[in-house]
Order: sequence, then structure tokens, then C-alpha cells
Amino acid sequence: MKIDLLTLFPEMFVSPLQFSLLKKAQEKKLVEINIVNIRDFTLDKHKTADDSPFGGGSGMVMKAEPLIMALGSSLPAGKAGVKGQVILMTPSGKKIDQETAKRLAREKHLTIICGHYEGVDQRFVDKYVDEELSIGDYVLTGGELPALVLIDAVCRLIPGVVKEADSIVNDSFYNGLLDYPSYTRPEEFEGIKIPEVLKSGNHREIARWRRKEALKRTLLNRPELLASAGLKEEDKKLLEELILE
Ligand code: 4G3
Repeated sequence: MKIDLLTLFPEMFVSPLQFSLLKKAQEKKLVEINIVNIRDFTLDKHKTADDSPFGGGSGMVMKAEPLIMALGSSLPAGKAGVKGQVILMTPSGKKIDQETAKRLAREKHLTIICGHYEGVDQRFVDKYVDEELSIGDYVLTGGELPALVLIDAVCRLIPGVVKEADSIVNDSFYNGLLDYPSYTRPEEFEGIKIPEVLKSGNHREIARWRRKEALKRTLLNRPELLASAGLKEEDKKLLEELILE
């Protein structure tokens, strides 16, 4: 996958992309991330990337021309018009979830634009942006951190980036429920022992306990997920047990 990142603050990406999963994904050539400084495509000597809004009001609006030039610079050579999926990170976008990450992990080319100030000239958005995405209902100073969140969520789903059997099938949300709790050595910590069942060696009982704990967490923290988790008869029995407890 190729990812072009259009930003006014390219330095914000240097360190986060050099560690852990994203570093390995790039080393293995499973992902190529190209950072484009929008300011390099401004047309005037002051390198103006933003301007005041027509109609008045506070804040600044990102200008369309530098964005279009920056977008053009990242298109594959000889493939004008084949730009992949162009995404704008903005608090007014659709909220991303694991399904969004799975869908985007199947794309060959993503272009992610990091908005700033009060927004982006709507003519650019209408003509060049395929989807506006948000990482949640809060406002940040820029789209850079949201872009990194999206890239991390998407890249770990690209085949070969994370050892398949490992994490992904055990992820929270993979089965529609939150994760069950995990424990590691020592067996006793500050007087608290690990749940006895985890030492039993009885894999059926362990699986049942984990399922019940996942249902418990989901019931307590995210009850709205239960409706679409595709619960089986056995799950409903576990839920009834939990409600009685
Ligand atoms: C306003 C994304 C602010 C308009 C961006 C961009 C939060 C998110 C910004 C705009 C952001 C988010 C930059 N803040 N919740 N700030 O994903 O286009």
C-alpha cells in the first residue's frame, strides 16, 4: 500500500512512523509512506497556505490551490486521475471504526489530508476528497494525530504486517465484543491471585470464562455493541448468569 500524507507539519510524522509496527511495515515494503509538505506548493513569497473566511468570522481556512498542487505531486507518474482514495481528517467527518480500517486496508493507494485551522475550502473538498473521516467527537489542533491513528489502525490489518494468528483475530471488536482480561506472571501480585480457571489446563472452561468476561465488559462499558454482536444461545445464557450475579 502507498500512503501519501499531505500536511503543514511534516515533522510531526517523523518519530511516530519510525517505531514498532509502522517501522516494520515500511521495512518489509508492505507500506510506503510519503510525506508531502503542503507549504512547498504555495504560490506566493510568503508561502500562504491559509486565509480568512469569506463572510467573516474567526479562524483561517486552508486554501484550495496549494492542496491541489500537493495532491497532484503525489499522483503515480503517468497515472493522472488515478489517485486512490483521498481522505480528509476533520472533526465533521464520519467516525472511523474497525470496519472502516478493514475496508481501507484493501486499498492500494490512500491520500490522507491533514486539515488545520477552522477547515478547508469546501470547493477543494467537494471536488477532490472522497471521504471525510474523524477519529471521534473532539477537536484537535490539526489532522496529523488523527491521520496517525488511522494509519496505525489500517496498517496492522495489511497481510504480513502483524503475525496473523497473533493479534488480529483476538482483537477487541473482531468478534463484536470487547476483549476479555489478560494476566501474566507473577501468579500473585500485591496479594491478588490470577483467576484459578486460567491454571486449570481445561481449555473449554478457559474459553467459556473468557467469553463470559468479554460479555461482562461489553455489558458494562459498551452495551450498545451487544445488539450487533451476533450472540449465540450459549452467550445469552452467560449474559443471564451475569445479570443475576
Ligand atoms: C477543523 C480531525 C479542524 C476542520 C481534525 C480540520 C479533530 C479531528 C481540523 C478541519 C481536527 C478528528 C483539524 N480535530 N476528530 N483538527 O478526527 O478540516
